Amino acid sequence: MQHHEVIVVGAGVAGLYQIKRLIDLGIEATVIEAGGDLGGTWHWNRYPGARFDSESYTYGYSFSRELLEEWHWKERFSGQPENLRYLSHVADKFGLRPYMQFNCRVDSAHYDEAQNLWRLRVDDGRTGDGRALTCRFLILATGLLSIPTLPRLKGMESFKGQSFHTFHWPHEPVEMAGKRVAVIGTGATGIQVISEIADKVGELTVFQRRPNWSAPLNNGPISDAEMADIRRRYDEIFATCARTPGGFEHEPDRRGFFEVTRDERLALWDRLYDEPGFGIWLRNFKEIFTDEKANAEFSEYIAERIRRRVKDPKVAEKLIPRDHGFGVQRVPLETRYFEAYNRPNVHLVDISETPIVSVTETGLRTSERDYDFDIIVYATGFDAITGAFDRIDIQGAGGEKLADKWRTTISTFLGMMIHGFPNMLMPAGPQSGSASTNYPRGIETGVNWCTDLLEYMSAHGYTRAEATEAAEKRWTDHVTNMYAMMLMRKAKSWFTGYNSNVAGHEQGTVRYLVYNGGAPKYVNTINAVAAKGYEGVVLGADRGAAPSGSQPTAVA
Ligand code: NA7
Repeated sequence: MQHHEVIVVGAGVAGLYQIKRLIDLGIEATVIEAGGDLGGTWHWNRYPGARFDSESYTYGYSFSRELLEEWHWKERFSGQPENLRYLSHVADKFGLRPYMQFNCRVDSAHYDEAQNLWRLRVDDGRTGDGRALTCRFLILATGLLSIPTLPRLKGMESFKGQSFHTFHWPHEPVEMAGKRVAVIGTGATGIQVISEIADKVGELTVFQRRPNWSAPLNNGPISDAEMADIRRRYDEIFATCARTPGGFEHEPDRRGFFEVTRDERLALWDRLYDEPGFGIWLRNFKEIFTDEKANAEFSEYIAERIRRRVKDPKVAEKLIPRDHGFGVQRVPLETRYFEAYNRPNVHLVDISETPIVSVTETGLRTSERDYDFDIIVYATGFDAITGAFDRIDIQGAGGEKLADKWRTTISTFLGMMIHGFPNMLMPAGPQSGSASTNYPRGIETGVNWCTDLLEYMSAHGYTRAEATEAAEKRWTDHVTNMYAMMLMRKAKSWFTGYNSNVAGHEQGTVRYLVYNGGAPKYVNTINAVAAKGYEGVVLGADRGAAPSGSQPTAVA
């Protein structure tokens, strides 16, 4: 049986930075990754059109000046192949690969109270004892969107053509020219893939249940001169990201929505619509997120934009969401998405009117008719945020199952620790600062906090850390209360734990999964906890390993 001081689960953006920090501190650690290589999201999602919605240079790691100096982002919103090359480059540059085991899935992780150890069973082809690993600290960097979910449709296995979830897009090129292709789903993924393949396939039929609000990405190349300027400004760029709620360069408009004239609002929106990235969402008035009237006025502005871009008025109306306002679900950014529907080879099927009844050998059957396809693409989303945790049999102190603890509602301390699950850390967990912000910025924050905790424990002779029940309740109440202000609480989306394909999550009963307080507030809070000697965390030592200086502390 192998023992490690730390086992990191997942070799995505978070896992890579986590192992780098541990190596630098000389803490013995390994990374276990279910995929065949590193990269997480960017290893798996190889569908055409997969790319950042974050400005590339705000997505990259900030920890190494040398890395910042040498990497040239070629596009403002870089695509999957380059993103994967980047992560691979990071791993090679810092010698991280030797610390990683691929094709190795964690089946279970049980905390052994007597030994103060985590006992893992992995699935990597080994048998017997080889499948058992132990570690002192378990760091779950399993990703928030890493468990794809398929519809539960009759006959899915009978389809004779090619079919796949976008997450499992084949590694080898998929021949699409001249093919009849179906895409099911119009979330951020569907919108990217539809826009990209519309002019490359024979016929494209989009099966849309609910449209999403989306706005132009306005991507473009980054020249040598622009990249040189970005390099000069990196400190300033990261400082801006650190002080904005979303962790982006986009700062909200601080003027009151109702304090400016309608013409002033329109002038702002016209400008934002043509700007790159999430500005349309995050540089907007903050009332968009909280005030029905403000949200309705802005939603109507975007609806009008859609009407202007889609030639067939009936199709345009179908592409305008009616059940939620702009920005209360994750806003997909698009490149000529709406124009795709002006093409004669692109067809929109509204499956809220004519639902898909089954998959047939040759295609899809709706309540209205049969459609024949060569390829069916499922862009149907993820068991988001908690899915990766639910897939591992995680048992904490006293055999408590995490899946049971989180069955009806989830609770964490700072999104990084869980009461009853000692020495288990989640640098980018549910309710942490990552999910609702520029992901890597949140990841660096989370990884640094977790790593600092380990360093602190080592310096003080502690070997066991567990969030108190009271601290966890305080944090979870805080996360929950913040939803009360947000219009997003009413929307059925992965931000609120809705997924029509996962039993128990299909009703859209709100689960409080993301922290809505913004990056600066989150960072201030977790830093304050650390500054007070990890207030809210019980720190202890194994028998015989008394902490140097202070006694085990329990500060609720
Ligand atoms: P999303 O945003 O969850 O979107 C999934 C889409 O698939 C959405 O339009 C769903 O419609 C549709 N869907 C899901 N299940 C079905 C079934 N059974 N039948 C028909 N349509 C279905 O996932 P994405 O992958 O697009 O985006 C996830 C995140 O990944 C994204 O926000 C980025 O941050 C990266 P519904 O809305 O449920 O009616």
